[in-house]
Amino acid sequence: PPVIRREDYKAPLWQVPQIALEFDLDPAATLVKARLTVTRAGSHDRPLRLDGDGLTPRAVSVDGKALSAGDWRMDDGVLIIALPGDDHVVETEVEIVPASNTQLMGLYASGGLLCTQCEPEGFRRITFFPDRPDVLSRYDVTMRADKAAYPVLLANGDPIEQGDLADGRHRARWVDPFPKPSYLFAMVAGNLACNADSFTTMSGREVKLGIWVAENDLPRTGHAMKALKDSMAWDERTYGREYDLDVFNIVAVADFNFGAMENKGLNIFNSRYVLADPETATDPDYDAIESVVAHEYFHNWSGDRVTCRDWFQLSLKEGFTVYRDQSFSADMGSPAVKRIEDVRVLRAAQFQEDAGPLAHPIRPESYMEISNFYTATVYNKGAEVIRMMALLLGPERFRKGTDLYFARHDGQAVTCEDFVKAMEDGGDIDLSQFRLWYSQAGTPRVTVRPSYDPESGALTLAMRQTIPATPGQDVKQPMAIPVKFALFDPATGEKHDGEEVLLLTEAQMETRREGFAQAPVLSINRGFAAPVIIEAEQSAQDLAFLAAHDDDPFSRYEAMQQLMIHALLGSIAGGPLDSAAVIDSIRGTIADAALDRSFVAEAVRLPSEAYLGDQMQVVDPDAIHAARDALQREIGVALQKEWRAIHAECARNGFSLSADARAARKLRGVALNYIVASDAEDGPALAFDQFDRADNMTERQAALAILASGASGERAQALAAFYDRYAGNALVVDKWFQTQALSLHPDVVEMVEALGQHPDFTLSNPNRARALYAAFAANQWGFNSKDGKGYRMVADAIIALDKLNPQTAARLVPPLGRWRRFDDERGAMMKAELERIAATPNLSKDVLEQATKSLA
Ligand code: HT7
Ligand code: ZN
Repeated sequence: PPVIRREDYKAPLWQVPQIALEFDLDPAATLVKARLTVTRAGSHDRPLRLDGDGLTPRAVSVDGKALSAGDWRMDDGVLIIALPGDDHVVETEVEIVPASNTQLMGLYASGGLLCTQCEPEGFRRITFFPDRPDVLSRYDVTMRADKAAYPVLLANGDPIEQGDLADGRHRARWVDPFPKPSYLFAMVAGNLACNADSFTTMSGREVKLGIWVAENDLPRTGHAMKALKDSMAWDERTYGREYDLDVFNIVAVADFNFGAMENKGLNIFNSRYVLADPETATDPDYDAIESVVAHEYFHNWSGDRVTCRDWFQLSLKEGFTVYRDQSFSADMGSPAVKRIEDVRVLRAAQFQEDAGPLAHPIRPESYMEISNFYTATVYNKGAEVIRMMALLLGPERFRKGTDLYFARHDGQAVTCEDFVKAMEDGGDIDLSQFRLWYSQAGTPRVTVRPSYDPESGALTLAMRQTIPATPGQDVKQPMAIPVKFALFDPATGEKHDGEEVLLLTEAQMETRREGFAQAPVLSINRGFAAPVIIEAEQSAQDLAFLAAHDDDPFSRYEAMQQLMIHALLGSIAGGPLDSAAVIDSIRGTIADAALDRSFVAEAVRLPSEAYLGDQMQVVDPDAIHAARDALQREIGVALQKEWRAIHAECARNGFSLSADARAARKLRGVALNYIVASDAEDGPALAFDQFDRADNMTERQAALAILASGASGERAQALAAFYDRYAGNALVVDKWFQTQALSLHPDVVEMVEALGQHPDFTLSNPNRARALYAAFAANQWGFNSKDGKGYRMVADAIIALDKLNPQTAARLVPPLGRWRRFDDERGAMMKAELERIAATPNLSKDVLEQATKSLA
């Protein structure tokens, strides 16, 4: 497949200011008529090229006259028409088959619904069009369908007309006044019920809100509606952004390749990010709904009103919008815990990506298949880059920058450079060197060496940055890295002179602070201000001090994690398991009544096996598993009384979504985990009791996950009871598959293999496929089992899934691409599976790109 390069960007030769679409909907054969008003852009004599994918034109006309065969031609799916003048009306007619669209791109069937997904290049599977984000059109859409099967007809914009037709059919017309790129087109037809509400905007306009779901799911839409209204108010308050249409609709669908989609005025969601009630959704599910609803809503400005010029600029909308949704969630709950969670995701997904064969800058230079670039780098590292700009500018100047960005580029398709320029102009700052964050891949490593001179009472901080080589980028330039730090007096526990942000711009820099009677304790990269790996030689004593005294919650959490990592890596390296400092810090943390319980739950948890692997030169999954298990047991035994007390105290009568109740549930789960890990005889019974008596999914699933990783008799009992209770509820059955795939059970590979044959398992539903195979590939111990069975199973799944849904299949490839991180035997087996995948005939370009790049 051809490689598309950023440097080859050329402005469109034809624009399409207006498009009218008519759909005669039917899952077996949908007729699509398109009427494009086209205008030549600039002076050239090039033909009009309309992208198509799997389409055959049934009729083509220009200015009302049918073209005959010689007047147009097809080239690799593209319809090419030579046009004499500068302005024409081009009409095409195609037939498509939504029922056989298993890729879930374009128009497809999900359950009884017909729905669309067009980002990034799905519109070309619906009709012929210049399917690129810099062609902006006004859409006028008419839908016709059987009224009994599809009583609800939705599209972008505002509803204009509707009425009945002959033969039991009906029609609806929607007009979107805002010019938009084709990737934001959307349409849904189906038998849907609506949770209807309204929002009055800051200028006093009333917007009709609708969340559309299957009738029996209606009671589970309240949280999503609240999140939507909170997001609308927050964007007005925080960014001055008001909603612009008269209606805003959200539709939940069961089959969806991603989380959700920000189509103008008609967001389409994976149902897992809409539906929640205490019986079926965990507290993290509630949080995810809040943040995804916010994310898609915020795109109305950062993505829809101002969109991307080309797909290399994806982070322009995604990085900024993730930053916006993270800030929103922080404001709605605990900023400290939100930051810890976001950093955990960044380190787990993005740092791994940045350290492997698929590393790319947040603004990539080339791709074969753009769907492969909806990555943690573009999204999450992209958000970190915006966060750093917000830090460097400060809140007021950052707001000036975003105001300028929206004012300058409203209605345009622009670049990351345009965003940075608006920040520079609005925020009055020079970001020349900072721009390297857009072009250089790889996680910078910042080494910090504090040295204290007792004679002068001065502390010198020597800092060095290195950015590792990444594919296609052997040599890196020093970046502009904000280093946020504070110094603490070890005698009093107080901070000296507040906190500072120093901009590290050179490969090496030194800074000196004076006036310390004794060596201060360094708290570095506070709040995780920069997405870097810090290498600071901090003693266990300093870490314990910070774990007890640091007033930056992220740094306090980080100190605890570092203490745990030191203990675990020491034991993995063959030393004794030195758990005393860890246990003391945990004891101190759980005893500190001033701390938010939700923070405590985060701080006392051990780092994941995968994160421990990331700290090693060569990942040893078995040693990591054994050491982590042992430390968990020691913490469980040493603090048995405390865990029992927490478990009892955190029990609640009656469900509530209050912060306090949620924190209690989280901490209770952590306590139960330590009790069971301690091998207490009654541990499994206690877990089963929690499982059985829970009045909410958070506690029930926490107990199930704990039991699933053990070998007790209660394990099978709980899994069976869970399945029986929720059979038929797809989202909860997904949890049943996922919990087992993630379990730390010695037979997890065989269990996952068997689950792949379960009657409820299907590769055609992306949520189900991911619940089993993406979860299993994230289970470091199970996936990397020494016999290579885990690798083979995931490779088999990729090959089978590729025939149905290449995008979803391609997302399963990266775990196999980590072969350099493991011992030679494992590495060779992973490589062999990648080679087998790459050699599969008729592979999609999605999987081919991921597999070949992973082998390089
Ligand atoms: N902007 C949306 C991206 C998306 C997507 C990408 C590839 C394949 C399917 C997809 N569905 C949605 C999601 C977002 O970031 O808001
Ligand atoms: Zn997005």
